[in-house]
Amino acid sequence: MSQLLAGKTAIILGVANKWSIAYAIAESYRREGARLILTYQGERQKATVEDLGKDLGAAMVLNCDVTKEEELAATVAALSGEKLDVVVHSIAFANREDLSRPFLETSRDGYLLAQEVSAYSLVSVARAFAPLMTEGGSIMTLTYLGAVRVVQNYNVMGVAKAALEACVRYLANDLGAKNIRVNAISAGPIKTASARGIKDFSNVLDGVAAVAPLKRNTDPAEVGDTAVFLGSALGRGVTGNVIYVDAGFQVMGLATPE
Ligand code: 1JT
Repeated sequence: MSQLLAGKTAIILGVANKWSIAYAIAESYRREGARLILTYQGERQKATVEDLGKDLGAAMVLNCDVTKEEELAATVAALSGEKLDVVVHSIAFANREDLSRPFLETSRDGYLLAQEVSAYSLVSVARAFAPLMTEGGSIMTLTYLGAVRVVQNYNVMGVAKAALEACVRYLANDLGAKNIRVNAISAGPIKTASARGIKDFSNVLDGVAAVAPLKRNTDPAEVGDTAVFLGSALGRGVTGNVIYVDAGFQVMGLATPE
């Protein structure tokens, strides 16, 4: 493999720290010769993401809170004259209490918050950046198996990811004529900063590693390399899809211990 993304510019939303899946994607993109633009959410993250941007050789680091239409517009304005080839959306949020108590107890506000940040933001991001993708390109997001199966505790995020995966299909249809592809990567559980505080998360990781065909967890670099495939010419025929990068876990039905 050599320089699969040479000459391409990628904007990556969702780098918060070096454990972020978006950070692993940025590392793979840098290795493949992409020009990187990173965004951060609000002043609180500015210094951290600017430092990470330096490590990654990013060309620009911009503020962008995807829940605010005027901030998205300001980000697009800051990109004037730029051609984008790839947009990586690696953003999600839900209230902690909604990832532990029964799904039945989900509040209206908690439900709407998860939907707004985790699913609708892909629609607003695609609408904002597609006009800069003048030579076509690739938009991708991150999802999880809890979108299509009941996964204990994933709850409101599962419903938001189900909406996100449906957004991928509808956006793929709307943007296909401009040669913009839209896909999702469904990653196996990864110990990110967001996941770290989740109840029994270590048990989830161990359970997955015991059952998955590859008998291990997902390495974030594997997600980064699949993102390279989707962002490069190698992925040119793939749109509207969900690609599982999960050590094979999702194919299993009943698994009995060896
Ligand atoms: C969010 C969080 C989105 C954790 C997430 C997420 N997508 C995947 N994970 C990890 C995860 C979490 C649970 C799980 C399996 C994987 C944290 C809050 C912000 C949004 O259940 C088995 C609960």
